[in-house]
Amino acid sequence: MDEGRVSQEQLGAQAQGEAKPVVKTQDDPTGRKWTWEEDGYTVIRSNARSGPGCHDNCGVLMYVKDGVLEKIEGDPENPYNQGRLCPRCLAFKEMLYHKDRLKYPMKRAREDRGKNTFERISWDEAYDTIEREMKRIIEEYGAHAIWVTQGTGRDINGYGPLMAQYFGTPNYGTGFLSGQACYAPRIFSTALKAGGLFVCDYSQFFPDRYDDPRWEAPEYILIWGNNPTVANSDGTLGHWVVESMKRGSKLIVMDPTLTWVAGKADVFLQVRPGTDAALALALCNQIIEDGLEDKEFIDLWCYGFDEFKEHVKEYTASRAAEICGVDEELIVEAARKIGNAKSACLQWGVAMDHTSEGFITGMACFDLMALTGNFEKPGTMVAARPAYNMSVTWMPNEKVWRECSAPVEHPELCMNTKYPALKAMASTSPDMLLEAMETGEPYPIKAMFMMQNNAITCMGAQPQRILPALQKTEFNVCVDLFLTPTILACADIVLPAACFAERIGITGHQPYALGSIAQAVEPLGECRSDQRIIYEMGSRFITDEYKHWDDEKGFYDYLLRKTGFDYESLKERVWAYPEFEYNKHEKGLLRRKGELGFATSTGRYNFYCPEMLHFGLSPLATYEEPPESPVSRPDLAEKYPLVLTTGARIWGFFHSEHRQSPSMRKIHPDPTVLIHPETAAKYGIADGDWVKLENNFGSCKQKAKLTVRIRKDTVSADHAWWFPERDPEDGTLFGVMESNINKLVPMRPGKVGLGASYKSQLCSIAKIEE
Ligand SMILES: Nc1nc2c(c(=O)[nH]1)N[C@H]1C(S)=C(S)[C@@H](COP(=O)(O)OP(=O)(O)OC[C@H]3O[C@@H](n4cnc5c(=O)[nH]c(N)nc54)[C@H](O)[C@@H]3O)O[C@H]1N2
Ligand SMILES: Nc1nc2c(c(=O)[nH]1)N[C@H]1C(S)=C(S)[C@@H](COP(=O)(O)OP(=O)(O)OC[C@H]3O[C@@H](n4cnc5c(=O)[nH]c(N)nc54)[C@H](O)[C@@H]3O)O[C@H]1N2
Ligand code: SF4
Ligand SMILES: [Mo]
Repeated sequence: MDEGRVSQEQLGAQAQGEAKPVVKTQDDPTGRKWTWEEDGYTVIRSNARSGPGCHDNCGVLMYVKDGVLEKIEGDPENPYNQGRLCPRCLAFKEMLYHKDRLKYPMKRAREDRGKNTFERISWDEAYDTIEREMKRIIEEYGAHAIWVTQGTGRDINGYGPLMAQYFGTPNYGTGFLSGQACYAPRIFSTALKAGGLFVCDYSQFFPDRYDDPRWEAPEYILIWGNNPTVANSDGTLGHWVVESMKRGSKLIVMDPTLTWVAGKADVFLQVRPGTDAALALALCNQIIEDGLEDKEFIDLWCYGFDEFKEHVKEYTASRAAEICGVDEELIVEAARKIGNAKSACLQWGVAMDHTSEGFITGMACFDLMALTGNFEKPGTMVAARPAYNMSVTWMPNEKVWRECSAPVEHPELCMNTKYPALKAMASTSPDMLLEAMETGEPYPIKAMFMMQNNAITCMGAQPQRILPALQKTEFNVCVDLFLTPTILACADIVLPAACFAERIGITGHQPYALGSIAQAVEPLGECRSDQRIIYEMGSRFITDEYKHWDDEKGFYDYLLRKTGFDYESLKERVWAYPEFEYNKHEKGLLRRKGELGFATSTGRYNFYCPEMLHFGLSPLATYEEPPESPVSRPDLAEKYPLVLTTGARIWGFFHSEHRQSPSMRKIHPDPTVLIHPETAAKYGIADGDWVKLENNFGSCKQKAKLTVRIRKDTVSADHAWWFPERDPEDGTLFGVMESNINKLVPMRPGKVGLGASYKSQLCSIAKIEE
């Protein structure tokens, strides 16, 4: 065993080049049509893979007349969403045809950054300028001086690394997401613990869904730091939870706010933000004390249980009750329900990643699943591997692009040297990159290529640091649908991206199925897909030997070459489900050479994680207070007495998107902070008052919404606010710094470089007198 090394296999990121040949397909496409005529419309059946943004790819029917998208509906036959659409897709036309859509490439003089002096140019001029400037940067400073960024895993996941490889830079990643705090911490935890990502089984691997006789509904679904009916996040639709409940599933919910799902729970553990690891370890301890652990699973498939058993003894229910601020009896009750359940699964959310040591929280929650043997059985945690080995649609994986460009010359310069965990993942540290932009150390970042990423408004913590850093670089390119505050602040060249109805593509971000994106209408103006922009731009940086396709279809055919489909055949079937089996660890299906067990260093589920020693951490999951909390910083809490959690997802908006959509904005017109009425009364705040939120990092203003749903010691503030209705000339960058809660969140990762503090800060709140 090579301690400290995390293999690509553990990270679940098999390279396309090594994919096994054609995987058998479950669904029968006979009679399925991808397009037809109906009541004077041409109907196009497709998958709504962003943008406008979302993590998902719900099945849609697009109704087109005279070249115009007239309406959009959920596809009732698509197994993924079975006809359901959330409000954002229903309001898709408002974004597609919005007057503010970017339609043409634009340029602006570097000295005009911040001013609305963009000029329309041709694609050729845009590409020529980018080629010239990037080649100059590469020549003068080395390719590593370019940072290629993406926002959350919209349709760019998997493709962005190709852009970085074309430039030859090792610096690719999320744009200013402190601690890569979205999924990366959970991916890392599960890689070390179980050798890959496992997800809750809601029958989504079967095309006939809930009717498939192999599937059973989980007895308990643990909804932990997640709001699935609102967020539909990361390949889980909220209605799957509801459908499982109709078939008997019960809920246990961990959240500081009484969400809709929490209101339906058997047990609701209303935790203080940032304390989840203590709760998870206490649940484990209680289960062991009651003798409810799954002894057979532990004996056969786990490593280090005896050490774990000793270790968790200190996490008694009463101690966790005190730390987390929940009733001891509820912890005991939850533990017994989980311990006695025939099956249980973990529906976890980004709140895990959004505390400083969030990846440890993820580990502790996974230990609870292993302790109760809830792996690879119906209704438990099942392995999530790329469908048909198409890892490109699943997660960033530069290996896929090995044959498409010369290898990156200096991979060792990847900006992660402070953090061995990031090194192990071959991942950049956005926190180090920001520091490098500020200080020039260890080397300066001179150019940005930002795709689907509104860093100042949303992704980055401390936008007050990011804004000057981005304005200081020599050259910046942004690819987006709209003129965002980030673009207004820093872009020298802007490229307009196409929405999903305007282009072709493939989906498979979720590991259950592959799907097609079919074009329904011509792009507005001269918009192009991100993928096309990447390979067209990139072709300026490679020699002929690396050119494998001539057009967009050719690009997807190349990607699909080992799946048994090409773009046309996939478009015609619209979705394809690969074969699925349970109990993969018992059949040798999880490890590369077919051995039994899990794809970890020990071949077992690791309660005790040897790799952690290499990172200077305890090999057993351990609770730590957040760096700023009433317990860790009583001094700070005197001035900033409330716990601050941020960014809880809301229906109408995807992060900073949709503020321009009239119907979505009507649902949620203003930046809003939730506060308990008793707390509000203490500070003389009434419902609808504008309030100042402040802490040691910064301040902003939002509107108070009084609700008994939230803990009395906690406030929950919106993230990602800007005001696209403002005049871009007014010098405020669409008001981006006024209500931006990230001014109160530090760019500071957890110890291994993963995890950040978006959901566990301190703050004060005060009414703003008009
Ligand atoms: N509508 C909409 N959907 C989205 C997005 C969006 O912006 N809008 N964003 C997408 C993205 S990128 C992501 S990562 C996902 C995230 O989706 P989720 O994982 O659901 O994330 P949140 O809504 O931020 O937080 C989930 C819940 O965690 C609670 N919470 C806050 N702090 C804590 C804590 O410390 N502990 C616990 N246990 N709970 C806490 C919040 O109250 C909230 O109810 O959503 C995706 N889906
Ligand atoms: N305070 C706080 N901050 C947070 C969070 C939180 O919970 N609290 N959550 C964090 C998380 S989990 C995440 S993942 C990040 C998300 O951060 P980002 O992904 O950077 O989110 P957005 O601000 O929506 O920026 C995305 C941009 O992509 C554009 N876009 C959408 N679709 C397309 C497309 O198809 N092509 C192109 N080229 N552009 C497109 C949109 O117009 C938008 O400007 O935010 C993080 N920020
Ligand atoms: S979750 Fe909502 S926005 Fe995302 S694809 Fe599905 S319906 Fe569209
Ligand atoms: Mo995210």
